[in-house]
Parts: sequence; C-alpha cells; structure tokens
Amino acid sequence: QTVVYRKDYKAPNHDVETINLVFDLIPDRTIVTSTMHVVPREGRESDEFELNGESLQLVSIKINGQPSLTNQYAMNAGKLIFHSIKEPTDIEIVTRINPKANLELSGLYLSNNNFITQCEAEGFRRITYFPNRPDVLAKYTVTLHAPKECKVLLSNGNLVDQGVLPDGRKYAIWHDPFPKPSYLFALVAGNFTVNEDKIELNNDKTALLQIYTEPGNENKTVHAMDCLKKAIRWDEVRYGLTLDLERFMIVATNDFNMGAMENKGLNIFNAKYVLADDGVATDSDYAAIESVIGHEYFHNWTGDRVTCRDWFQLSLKEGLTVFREQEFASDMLGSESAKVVKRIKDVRALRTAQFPEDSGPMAHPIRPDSYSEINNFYTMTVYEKGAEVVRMYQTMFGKEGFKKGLAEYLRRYDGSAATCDDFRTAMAEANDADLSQFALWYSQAGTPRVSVKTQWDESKKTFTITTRQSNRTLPGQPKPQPLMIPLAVGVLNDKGEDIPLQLEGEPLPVGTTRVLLLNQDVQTWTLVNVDRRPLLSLGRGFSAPVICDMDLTRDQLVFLAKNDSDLFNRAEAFEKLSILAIDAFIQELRKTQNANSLSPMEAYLATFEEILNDERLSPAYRAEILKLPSEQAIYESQIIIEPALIRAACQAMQKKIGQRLKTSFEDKVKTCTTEGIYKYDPDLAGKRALKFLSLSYLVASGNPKGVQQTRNFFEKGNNITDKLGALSIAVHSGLPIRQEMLNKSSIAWATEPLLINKWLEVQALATSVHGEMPVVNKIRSLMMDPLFSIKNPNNVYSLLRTFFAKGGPEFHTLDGSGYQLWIETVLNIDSFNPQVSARLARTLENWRRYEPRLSSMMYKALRYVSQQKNLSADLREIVDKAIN
Ligand code: HT7
Ligand code: ZN
Repeated sequence: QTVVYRKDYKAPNHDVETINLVFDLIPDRTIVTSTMHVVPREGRESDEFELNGESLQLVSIKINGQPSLTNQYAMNAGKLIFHSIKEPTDIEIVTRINPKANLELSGLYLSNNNFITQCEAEGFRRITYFPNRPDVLAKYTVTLHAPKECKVLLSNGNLVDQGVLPDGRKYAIWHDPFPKPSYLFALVAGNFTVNEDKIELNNDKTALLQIYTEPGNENKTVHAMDCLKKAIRWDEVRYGLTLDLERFMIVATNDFNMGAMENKGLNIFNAKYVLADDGVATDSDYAAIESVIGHEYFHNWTGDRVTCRDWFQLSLKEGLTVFREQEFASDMLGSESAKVVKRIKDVRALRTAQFPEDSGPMAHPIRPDSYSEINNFYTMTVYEKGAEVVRMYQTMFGKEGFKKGLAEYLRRYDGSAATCDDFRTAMAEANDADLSQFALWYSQAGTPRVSVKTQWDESKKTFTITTRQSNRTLPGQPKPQPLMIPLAVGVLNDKGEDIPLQLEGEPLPVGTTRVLLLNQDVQTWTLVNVDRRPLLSLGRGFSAPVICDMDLTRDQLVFLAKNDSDLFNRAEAFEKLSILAIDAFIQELRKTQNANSLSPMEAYLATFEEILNDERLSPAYRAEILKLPSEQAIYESQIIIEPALIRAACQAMQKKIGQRLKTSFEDKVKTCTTEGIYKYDPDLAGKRALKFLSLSYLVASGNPKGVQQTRNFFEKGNNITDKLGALSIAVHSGLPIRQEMLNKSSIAWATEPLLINKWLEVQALATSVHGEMPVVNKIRSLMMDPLFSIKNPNNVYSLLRTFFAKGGPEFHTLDGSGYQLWIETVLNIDSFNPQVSARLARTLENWRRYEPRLSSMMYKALRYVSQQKNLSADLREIVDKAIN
C-alpha cells in the first residue's frame, strides 16, 4: 500500500490559472472537456506537469490547440505527466465518465437521477485529469449541457448565461471569480425545487440565498434558511466576515457519504442536515441542522478563501470550522444554562469517540504525519480534538485576542493555501505571544493526562495545587514533551462557595475562575488567604482536551455535583459519581449475577433526586446530566470491556432509579409535556428531553403507567420527537407493544427517507427479548426489507454502523454471529463504496480492549477481511492498522 508522508511535501511545478470545463451530461457517458491555462512556477524543481486521474476514459488531448503527440506525455499509475511545460500553455483534455456506475459517491454520480458531485478529498480526479491537490488554485468557468428534463443546472459562483441548445437540450454557464482548489468544485443538475430568500449584507450588497431540494420537500427548508441567515449574520458580527458572493446555494441529497460539503457558493448537503418539519425532524435534528449549516457556511472563509496546503493540514480548516460552528451554536442559545448543555454534549462526544480513537490503532496527531487513504482521516481527532486545540487559543487570549489572530491569519493567507503552522504563527504574532511550545499539540498524538494533587495548610491559609503531565505519543515518534495546557480552575470553600483566587505574590485576588498555564512536567501553584477547607474544581468548561486525574472521594464528588458554580463541572462530578455507582454494580454482578440483589449507593440516589427536582436548573440541563452515562462512556472507564455485563448493570441501575424516584419522574412526565402545535425551541426541547428521560426510567422499572404513556406519545404525539422518543423507549426496553409500533411506523414512514433511517436506527439499538429472534437476525432481515438499500450510506450508517458501534451485547454475541454480519457487510460494501466500508470497519478497531472471548473473535474477523484480495485502499488501511 502506498503511504504518503507529510515530510515529503513538494510545491507543484505549475499553476493552473484558469480552467474551462464543459460537461455533456448523460447518465452513463458524460463527456468532460477541460481547458486549462497552465503556467510554470518560478523556482520549480522540473518542467514536468503532473495530473491525477482515476476511472476516466481519455478521449483526446490538445496542447495549444494542436493534437498532442504521444511522446509529449506519459500515463503512469493514475497519473498523466506532461514531460516539458516550460511556457504558459493551454491544455485541452477530453474524458468520458460514467456517473450512473459511480456507487462510490465520489466524483460525479447520480442520486435519484440527479447529477451530483463530491470532490473532497480526491473526487475531482474522477471527473477529469487535473493536479488534484489543494495547493493548486484556479479560476473556474463551467458550462453544463444537459437533457431537457434537467430543470436545474448549477455550479460554483455566478450564473453567466443559460438557455436551450439547438438540439433541445439545456445549457448553463457559471463563473466563479475566486480561485479555488479542485476539491471545492461542484455541479448539480436535475429536478429540484427551490426556496429563495435574500439577505442584506453589512457591505450594503444583497445576496440571493437558495435551498434546492427534491420536489415535495419545499416546505421543509424554512428552518435551514433561517439557520443560513443567522450564520451569515453571526460571521459578520462576531468576526467581521462578510459573504463574498452574489448568491449562496445549498442542495440537499439523500445519497451522500458524509454530512455536507462546503463547495464554494454551492454547498451540497446530506438531506438530513437540511430538511425539517414537525413530521420528519426531532429536536436534536433541528439543532444539528443549525450546526451543520453554520459549519459549511463558515468554511467560506476558513477553508475556501484560505484553504489547506496539503491534506495533512486538514485540521487547519476543519478544527477551526468546528470551533466556529460550536461558538455559533452556543451564541444562538439564549441562556447560560443552555450553552452549558451544548458544551457538555460536545465534550461527551469527544470523550466517547475521540479519546478511544486517540488510544487505538488509528491514533494520529491532529496534523497526521502519514496516511494511505486521506478519506480515513476525516476523523474525530482532526475535527473535534482539532476544535479543542483552536479553542485553547481563545482560552489563552480571550475572544478579542482570538478574533485579532483570526483576522491576521485571513489577511496573510487570503486566496491561498496555508498550513497549521501559519495559523499558529498568525495567532502568536497578533497576540505578541510565544507559541512555539504550543506547536506540540499538532504533532503529538494521544490524550494528555494531567494528574493533580492539592494540599491545604490551614495555619498558613495556603492551598497548593501540583500538576503533573504525562503525555503519550505514537511508537517511533520522539519522546513526548510537556504541552502548553490552559487549565481553568476554581476553588470551593466548605460552604460550597467560590472563593477569590489570589496566587502567592499577587496583590489582590483575580476572579473566582482562572486559567493556570501549564508548560512543564511538574508545576506548583500556591493560593493564599484560603481560610476554610477548600476543594478544587478542575478543568472548568473543559478548557483543554486532556484527562484530569484527581483523587476525589465519593463525598467530594457529591459536594461538587451539588455546589460547583461551574455548571459544566457539576455535570462532570455527577457523571463520575454515576460511573462509580455503575461500576459498583458491575463488580457485584460479576460475583452474584443477580441484578435484583443490587442496591445503588444512597449518596448517588439522593444527589440524583436533588438535581432532578431542582427547579433552578433548566429541564435541558437536568435531562442531560441525569442520563446514565452512555455504554460507550462506561467502556472508556473500564480496563476490560464486557458489553453484556455493562448492559446488565445499566439496566439494573435504570430500574432501581426508576423504582426509587417514581413520584418525581411521574411529576416530570406531567409537567414537561408540551402542549399545542410543535415548535422547535431549545427550552421546549429541554422539557421534552426531561419528559422522555423520566419516562425511560419509569419504563425500565416496569411502571405500567409509564408504558401506557409511552404508547400514548407514540399514538397521539403531534411531532416526531414524541413519536420517535416513545418508539425508542419501547424498542430499547423490549416492550410487548414495540412490534405493533414498528409496524405502524414502517407504513406511515415508508415514503420519507429521513424517517426510514430513524426506523432503522431504532431497531439497531433494540434489546433482544427472551424466546424471540435475536437482534442480529432481525438486522439481517431488515437488510432484506425493501425500505433498506445497502447502496445508500444513510441506511448503512443508521442500521449497520449503529448496530456495530452501539449494539453492545446484541452485536458482541458469544456465538460470533454479530462479527459474521460485520465481515459480510464490510466486504460487500467495499466492492462499491470504500469510504463507507472503511467507516463501518472502524467499529472493530478497539478489539484489544474487549474480554478475551470476544477480542479473539474480533481479531479473527479483522484478519479474515485483511486476508482478502482486492480490498480498497481505504479498508485495507483500517484493518491492517487494527491487527498490526
Ligand atoms: N469538508 C467536508 C468533508 C467531506 C468529505 C470528505 C471525504 C469524503 C466525502 C466528504 N463529504 C464531505 C465536510 C466538512 O467538514 O465540512
Ligand atoms: Zn468541515
């Protein structure tokens, strides 16, 4: 397998100043005529002009208008190389492609007979020969010729002309004035309807906003349009960044490998991040749409205007844009409490998905040093840890300092391709800071650990905090160095109040939360005037992506969970307490195997009850913190993962809590039931979340009224949050009414792709019922259902990836049937869509952490796949890294 190394980066020999593309769009034989104006670069290494191509049929080549001679170029391993381009030259290349046969969904493909492109990372080479690397930026003019049934013909930039060709076909000509790398090219042609609006920009210009969807969805774009306008406004207000285009278009499609794509002026979205109404989108979907619309829009500056020099720099645009998206979503939430809920959710996602990645076979720094297949590096590390690294600049320099740094970065690199070092340097220089040590965040993999010890000297009234970093890195990498870590801390006194924080040598206290800047292996800080027994609140707001170890007793956790003024850290303390409580169940179950004999920790239940009934805390906050930690979060707390035991402990805990707090939960179901027509609003969503959380505990405890209410919410709910919430509880708890509910929803939801995905996902999370078909068999039969298509990534993710990643003991069965299904589906999908098969395959990569009976079968499954010939490069990289 070919491995690409960051250290081997070489600048291109040539620029492509302009490219003129003409597409004759025919489903099974599209002709692409590309004319490039190629200019040799000063100081180039050679005169060779190198272009990439994949799955292309070459029709002809002309150089400066003359048919080329075969000795002017060579074809070699997916590359077309012109031997000697010494002068500015026009090169015309005609290729033929087959969009209809393109099931990889990379390049130009068909979705429901509409033409769609996806070019990031290396899809453009599947359209035409081109130097398909992000540091070659060209100005594009695109002409589309299409059958007359194609109502809509779109590409990047501005519409120059459109009309009907003499043969009755349609045409459109687009010009994008901004130079861009080929991965940002897009075209869309087909039958779409459009929702249009306008926005006045802060430069007094007006921009046209358009959202294209397949017919029938025109009323489902109101929320997305609203989000787009909010995102445009937010970027103007927060960062002074204005939309630079006359029109901004979004297209929704049901066939897409990922979430969405930021093509310049023509974003293409997975439909699930665009379409919303009370019948198809849950409260969480509404929130996700806001984030993803924001994310893709913000790429217009951080990604499109300034792009990445090479794919190793991916986090330059992705980490930064996830950070911007998170800040946007947070600013859209009115209350502090709602913002905290968002932060808790983001950090939980990081811990349950990125931390395991960073300690497993795919561990890599946010700026990787090598890859075989770049598509495998659109990871939680590059995106989410990358965003945390960007957040640390803001934590160190404040919002204004960060804004100055971002402005400096954009000023320096506008219209070009930059590196992570360029970003860090711009931040440092704009803030007059030395960030050389901070560079290590880009090169060291692994989650850093900071262990903290404290000591209170009652007589001297000093409180000493000692931090010790222990960082990991990958085998073969230099010894890990201490990182620069901004650690936000507060101190509670024995009444639970925040105390003013004054470090030794300071004349006065500086606030009640402050950032300690760690930069050595071991460091000590001494706080003075600490006259009552103190307790440290560590890593407030998750100020750095590290694991903080501090020995806290159960009582101290209870104290923090009840009193910490930092709501984020209250949730942290409560989560630790929940894990302690569940862990105690796990230990007991290991010995007795009798779930009925378990009794939960009194202190835990009492704290749970107090939080549940604390009306000063928002329903959304209570719902989020009182959820039992996900099984994946519990896996992270265990040395050896035993899915069945963990599931049993969680079920037992839910049941006990449900029995004990029955009255409070019943009260919450009643008081949190929202009346009237459905409206998405974070506060109302919080109430619905607390209602369903309460209902899930009641149902787990076998409460008949809870079961009845579950049925009612499903039958009578006037929105999908209620219906799906009820259906999930019924299926996950194995209630007898679940099959009837599933049958009803399969009929009612059959014509709506978004709902089919939800229907599949719910069943992937089912719990087997004694005497009935095991869930793994049910998954197999669902794969035969006409509602499921293995060619559709959303279907695969909803049913199969959910089952493999979250099915717990239903997937990890001792008879190996889950792993057999994994092998079959991964190999099947790999034969037509390697990006999806590789993503699916990653669900077994942490096999080493499972109990021996499971891990040996998981290993065998991975090895079996790795022994197959003709695996895609994508899948090979995943399975080989997993077993070696
Ligand atoms: N920048 C986009 C990445 C993306 C992608 C990458 C590989 C294959 C298919 C893809 N679709 C979209 C998404 C984003 O981060 O905004
Ligand atoms: Zn992105």
